[in-house]
Amino acid sequence: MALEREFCKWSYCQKPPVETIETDFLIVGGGMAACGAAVEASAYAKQLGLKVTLVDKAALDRSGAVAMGLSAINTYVGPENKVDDYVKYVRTDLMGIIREDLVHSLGCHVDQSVYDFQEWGLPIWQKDREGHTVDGQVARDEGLPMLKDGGVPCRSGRWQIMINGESYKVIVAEAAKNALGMENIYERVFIVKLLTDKNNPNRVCGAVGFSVREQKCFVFKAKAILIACGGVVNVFRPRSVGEGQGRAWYPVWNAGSTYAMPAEIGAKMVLMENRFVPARFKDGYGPVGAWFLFFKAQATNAYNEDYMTKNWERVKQEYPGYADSPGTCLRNHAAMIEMREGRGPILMHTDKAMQELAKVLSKKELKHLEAEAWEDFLDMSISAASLWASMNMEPDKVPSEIIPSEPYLLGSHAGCAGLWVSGPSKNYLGAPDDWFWGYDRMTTVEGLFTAGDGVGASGHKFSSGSHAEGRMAAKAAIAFILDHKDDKLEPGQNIDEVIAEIYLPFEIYEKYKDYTTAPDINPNYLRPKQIQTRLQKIMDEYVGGIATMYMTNKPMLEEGLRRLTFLKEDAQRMAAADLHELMRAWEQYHRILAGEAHLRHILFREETRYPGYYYRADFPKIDDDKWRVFTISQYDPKTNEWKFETKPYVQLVK
Ligand code: SFD
Ligand code: AMP
Repeated sequence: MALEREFCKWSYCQKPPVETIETDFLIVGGGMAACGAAVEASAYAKQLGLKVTLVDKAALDRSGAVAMGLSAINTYVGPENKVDDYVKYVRTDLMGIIREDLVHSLGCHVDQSVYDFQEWGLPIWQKDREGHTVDGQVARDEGLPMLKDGGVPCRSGRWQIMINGESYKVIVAEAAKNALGMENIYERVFIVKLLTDKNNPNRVCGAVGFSVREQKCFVFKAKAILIACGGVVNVFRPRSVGEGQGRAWYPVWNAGSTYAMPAEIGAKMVLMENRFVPARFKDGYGPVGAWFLFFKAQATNAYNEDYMTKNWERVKQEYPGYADSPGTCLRNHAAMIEMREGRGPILMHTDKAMQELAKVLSKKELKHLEAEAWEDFLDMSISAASLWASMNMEPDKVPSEIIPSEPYLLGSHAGCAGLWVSGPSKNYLGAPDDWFWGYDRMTTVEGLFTAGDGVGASGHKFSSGSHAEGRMAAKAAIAFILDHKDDKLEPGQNIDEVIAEIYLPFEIYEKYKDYTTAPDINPNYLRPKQIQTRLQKIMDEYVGGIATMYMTNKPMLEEGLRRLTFLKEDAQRMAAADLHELMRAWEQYHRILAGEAHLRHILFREETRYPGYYYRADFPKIDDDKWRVFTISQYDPKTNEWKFETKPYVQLVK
């Protein structure tokens, strides 16, 4: 039976001071999309006399997915490609259901972000006059033309280009900071809830959060808001355990805030059943793209069989029409066949790839490439390089194990979970009328925009596309603000109550901590770590995590939902001993909602649309007649109910 609900009456913890900031446009998040939005919005705002404010739970220089740096920009269309082909690639990779208006318009804008990055100082590998590959700095020293002036980048794949990207985020953040001015940036403030207008609950008007460094809360009041807090990491039990558990592929700071906060004010979500299960170098989580595409490495089962060649006819028969070219989830599927049938581990032949390259490259070029093989990881997945070093192995001498990791929810990489947003313009490329409701990338809540991992049904934006999409959304948000200049907004929520709710985990901890001698063991509360462990176990065992090799079915999902419902109820008794734990507590709260959306969407879609990402064992096929549709959900926090609808997929690019 549930314990009585607690309220914070400030009897056990002190009420923090509250700072209220009035602004026109609020950017929540400080990652790639947010930085793009900051630059774009500032350009207009300065002329129009509007105020733009950004709030990030971390520090802009190293926050979000690009914190460690990256070694490739995965979306650069370039003069040699057509945007239509980009749309076709994304459609194939995401199993035939994408919003082509969103993907196409992104394809038209993404290159400008890449040009900007280079202008701001990001070193991009280029081809020199003899056609040799040179590092970004060498390209500069040799006076090679910039990409925007016809410079030729070094492609690792059709859409990807190589960069010297250790300082990628610092460079992108610097431009955002210069554009906004530090006086308009709030770092280390975690946003917990969005506010809506008293007279129109479907209109966003603010956000409330707390400092993770001092006892202080913040209320931001705004005419329009962009929410870009990344995807969801650690909602599933990770493969890493014990001392390695902090390690994940995507950033652990992406805690589902992008989905949970809008959902709580009624924003519609789309394709939340989708997830990304990245094949990664085992234990270190190093990405494989550069090794597959650039170093041309082959992956096999333990018996040296190329599982792609071996299984592809079978995959084509299992998923007719979807396996003509090997999309990301189907590549996983081909490897999983081997793992399930006992022929693992899967090995990436890093050694052979290097030996093959030695045959065709000069010594100097090979040395550069070998250095890159290490740098590739040192600048974006340091633990992968540390692991090679600590295991005393050289990837150019022995093969390296790869493995499908735990699932992540995101909308910018090889996945398309997210919010249902308006397209760029009315009937863009012939899009249906109901794909546009006035402002590009606006959610179904008026004035609330999103970008990057937030926008659903349009993946494969990566770092550059997320930045570009932030720019696009910001431009639309400024237009929205101008069109709604005279709106008088007033939060419908009682701010004092919201602050009290945010600090409730402190009150609960202080009230009950002395009831037992061990602060972790207490029948009156759950600490964030305990909530996370429980959530991860539920998601892992019932919602198609690694425990069941990504397999689930209706009864499992229903049992998962039953347990998740208890967890949600218990999460009203989160306890936090300090500010860091308070952040962890609210992260778990956001994760639970995002996880629930994921579960309910998988339950709703009665087919296996993304084999290799997850399997509905009771509906193992793709069922285009019924399910080539967008699945859209809406949460009502008052009644705790979810509504589902579908909208047909419409192909815009032939
Ligand atoms: O190798 C709150 N990505 C890659 N993209 C590429 O272009 N090339 C690559 O090489 C890529 N690879 C890669 C990638 C990511 C990672 C982690 C690795 C390797 C190891 C993907 C891109 O990085 C990704 O697509 C974009 O960064 C997504 O941008 P965006 O803006 O949607 O999310 P973000 O950058 O993570 O930023 C989130 C921000 O939100 C803040 N935040 N702030 C306030 N309140 C809250 N409640 C908040 N919650 C979160 C965060 O601090 C952050 O600032 S490879 O694998 O392919
Ligand atoms: P990753 O490093 O796995 O995140 O992949 C980076 C980029 O390379 C993404 O655009 C992937 O879709 C692409 N990619 C990775 N592996 C392959 C592969 N085997 N074939 C084609 N594209 C790939």
